Amino acid sequence: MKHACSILSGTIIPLVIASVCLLAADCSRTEEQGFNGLWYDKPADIWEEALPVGNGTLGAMVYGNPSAEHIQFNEETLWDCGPRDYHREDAWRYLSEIRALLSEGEQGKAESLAEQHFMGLRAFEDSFDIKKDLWLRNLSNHPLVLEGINPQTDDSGWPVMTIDGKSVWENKGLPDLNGCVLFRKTIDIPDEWIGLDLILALGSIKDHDVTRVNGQMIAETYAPNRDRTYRIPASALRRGENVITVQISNFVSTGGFNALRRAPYKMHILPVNRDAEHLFIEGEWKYRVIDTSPPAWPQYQAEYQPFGDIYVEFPGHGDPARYRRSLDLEKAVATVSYRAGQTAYTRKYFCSYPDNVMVAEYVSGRKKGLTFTARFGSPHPIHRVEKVDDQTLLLELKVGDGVLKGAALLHVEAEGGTVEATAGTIKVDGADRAVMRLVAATSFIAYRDVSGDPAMTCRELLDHSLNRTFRELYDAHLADYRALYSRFEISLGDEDRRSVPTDVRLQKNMQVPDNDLSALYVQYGRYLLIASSREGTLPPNLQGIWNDKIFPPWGSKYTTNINCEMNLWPAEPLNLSELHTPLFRLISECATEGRKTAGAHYNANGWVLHHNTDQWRGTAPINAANHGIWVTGGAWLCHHLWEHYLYTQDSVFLRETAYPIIREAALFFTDFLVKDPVSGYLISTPSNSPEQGGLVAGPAMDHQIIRSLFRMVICASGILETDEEFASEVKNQLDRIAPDRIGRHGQLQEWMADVDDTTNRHRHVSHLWGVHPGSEITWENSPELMEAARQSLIYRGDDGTGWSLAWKINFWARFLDGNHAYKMVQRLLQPALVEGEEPKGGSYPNLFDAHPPFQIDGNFGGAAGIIEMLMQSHQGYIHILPALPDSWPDGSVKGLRARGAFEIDMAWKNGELSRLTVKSLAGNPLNLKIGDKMIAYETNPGQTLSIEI
Ligand code: FUC
Repeated sequence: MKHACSILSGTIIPLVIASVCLLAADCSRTEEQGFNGLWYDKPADIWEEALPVGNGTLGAMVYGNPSAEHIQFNEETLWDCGPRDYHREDAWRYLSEIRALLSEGEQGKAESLAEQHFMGLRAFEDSFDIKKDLWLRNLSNHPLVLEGINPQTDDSGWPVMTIDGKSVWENKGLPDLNGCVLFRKTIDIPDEWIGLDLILALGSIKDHDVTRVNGQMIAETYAPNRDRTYRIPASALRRGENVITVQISNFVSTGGFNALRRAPYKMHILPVNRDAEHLFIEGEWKYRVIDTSPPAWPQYQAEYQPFGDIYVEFPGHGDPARYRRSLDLEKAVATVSYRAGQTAYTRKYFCSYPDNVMVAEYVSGRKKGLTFTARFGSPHPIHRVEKVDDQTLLLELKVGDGVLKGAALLHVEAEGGTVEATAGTIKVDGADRAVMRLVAATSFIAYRDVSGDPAMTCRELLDHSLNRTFRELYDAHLADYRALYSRFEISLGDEDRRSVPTDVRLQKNMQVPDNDLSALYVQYGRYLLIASSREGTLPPNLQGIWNDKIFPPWGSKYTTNINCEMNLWPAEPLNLSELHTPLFRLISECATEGRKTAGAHYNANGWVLHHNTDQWRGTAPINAANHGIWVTGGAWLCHHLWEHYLYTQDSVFLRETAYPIIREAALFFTDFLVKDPVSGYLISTPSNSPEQGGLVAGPAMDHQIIRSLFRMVICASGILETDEEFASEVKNQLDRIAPDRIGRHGQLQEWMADVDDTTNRHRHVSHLWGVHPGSEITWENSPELMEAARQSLIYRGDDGTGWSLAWKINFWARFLDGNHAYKMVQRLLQPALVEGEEPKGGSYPNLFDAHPPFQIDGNFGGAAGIIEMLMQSHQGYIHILPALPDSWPDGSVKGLRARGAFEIDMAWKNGELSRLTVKSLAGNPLNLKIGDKMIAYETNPGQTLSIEI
């Protein structure tokens, strides 16, 4: 049998014959009204308003400011740190003790033992403490500190930072600053406080502070993000003006005062034991940057880096008219157009995959009307710019705490005017049109090879692109992009809303639902995947390829306890199967490294990956024992290999790529699972239900994932007619793994013990993995478990971060509740930024998913979730319109892919299917579920069936 065995069993499909006619694919396109993409009537002020372009390697954010254009760009291989081993050689010696402690209910002891001996190795770990102490000591004698803490010093010329308790200094004009900053504030204290000790409450501070009053030391604390409340002895105070200085040092991530964390309290001062008025000391503080080179922080994994910026000044374009900025999803082109004076100007940007170059075309509507100056910038402290020739600038950089070097070339050619480069700028004068090319590269070759020559690679890339005209580059880009993008179409109605700017549509969507925005979200998800995951490139990380921060949130890594996987959910159903392949390379590299971790941490065969990986393919546990020791990251990734096979039926892929990796992952678990002394079942221990409940024995999610992995082995070994012995060993264990249980609140238990908290609203809903993306819990196979899972999701609630909302769309689709799934779609399509409110989960103006902050997973998970509402194929049959909400009565999709290798075109009216065409790509038997009816067909490869409704 060619069709994969369903990893579900027990579904008997009644055969209902419907009339079938053989037809060529129905090519009628949905009528499009207007522009298919994102557009705005103003330039981007913030990064989350700028428009992303990308070719899998190079990514750029276009702001579109008429007089001061800004293009922030990335090259996906630029990360900090460097190749190294992450596993701790003798960690396995502690495994049985950790397990024993857990089974005795000693979670705290198990966690602290694991914290000490079981976590992976950190970069820069060896010498950090010595270097840190030395650096801090030197700071105390720094002349700027000595001067700054002296109460007599005149600070009137110092810059001012408003500390409103809201945030860290990165949000206050010191982006990406790690180092030491001295803050200073002069306050008047009431006369009646003289002679009293005072309490000084500074809120939480990151990482180290030395606090002084009138030059006298009050306290020194090294405790990242810990609250600082100090006692000032009366003797340190004087009548009238007193000078408080807080010397803050920050080693990693964001630094400074973090007072809001303690809301509603504000930074204040008041007498000890006196019920006096607080004196609030927020507001303006003077500050001075003392040092920006702290020793490298011991970090578990590497962080994805920004690369550079292009700034383009257009003199006289400050007061534009008829402004429009857009991203055309049909062409993958960002356009900015406006009039300055009497002249129309247009800028177009695209990122070409075939030629690996970003291209910008600037056109003036008037002869010789184009004058501008372009220059490079970079947030990396170690960078330099030089002139290569009259049309070209070179940017070279090195990552601070890491091995990688980068280079970029910016080349400008102009028609009808002059181009002239200086050491730092390229100036175009009086041209009709100009074309700008950007190429970038790093010394990264592979995760163990950083020997590349980025400047040479850039030269080759630029020379290659200069051999092509703008038109040739554009045509090649368009042909390449369209070959992927135009495979799929979707219409949910409301196309007339396309005449409204996208940010306004987002704002209005909550009041007047905009179905076309949901359709746009699906296509935008596909666009983002094409822009961030092409064959031969790296898979999308937490931010795809777009990042402007040296310390991006969560390192912009590959978090494998949901995020990295979610990024690829749209690849197969949304007909972009080959974009899945970058992930497969990452999985295979993790398998290589994960073998070392399996041996060192678990004394086991096979491979294991915990909850994160990075550019250097770290697989060992990171961060903390209470959530970093989670063993099923690799097994979850294997699900993607299997899904690729299910959708494509590519048995060569299954045999050569997928099965060896799946087998080795399963091998790990055959060694790792142990018998629970209480229940007698095989359980996964030590592990964790992602970010919930600490280190435990036997989280439900692990068992669901491992069962799914074992079933893959059994199915694949049958399909490939190989490895029977191992398959039967796996089968033997499969039936002994602890089953899912229903708890006393009617919930699906997250753990072995019935301890779920029904008031827990946490974003992770890991124990529902078996519902989605897994498929062992379904209404047909296990209705009680399905009901319990649904109850668990009800307890967790409808709120969440972006990715959590996206996952909930998928869950509600699997529960076959279209209206609830739609509610979650609407939450994901709510504006994340509302004036006067804290940012929330939803979408930024450029429709980037807001965790907040930006994380791209929700874009991908949301797109996949909307499709899951329209078609499901995880139960051995294709379920048409399984969770159609009332709000989408009419619509159509074309080019949807289903497991078993089918392609579906369909339309529906008044909530009923009105047209359905299925193309069988592999000639598998086709089982359809339409309404309550099951229909089965035999098919031939390439056959198109038009199903009569
Ligand atoms: C996990 C999640 C966070 C975030 C991060 C990348 O820690 O709990 O919400 O998505 O990964």
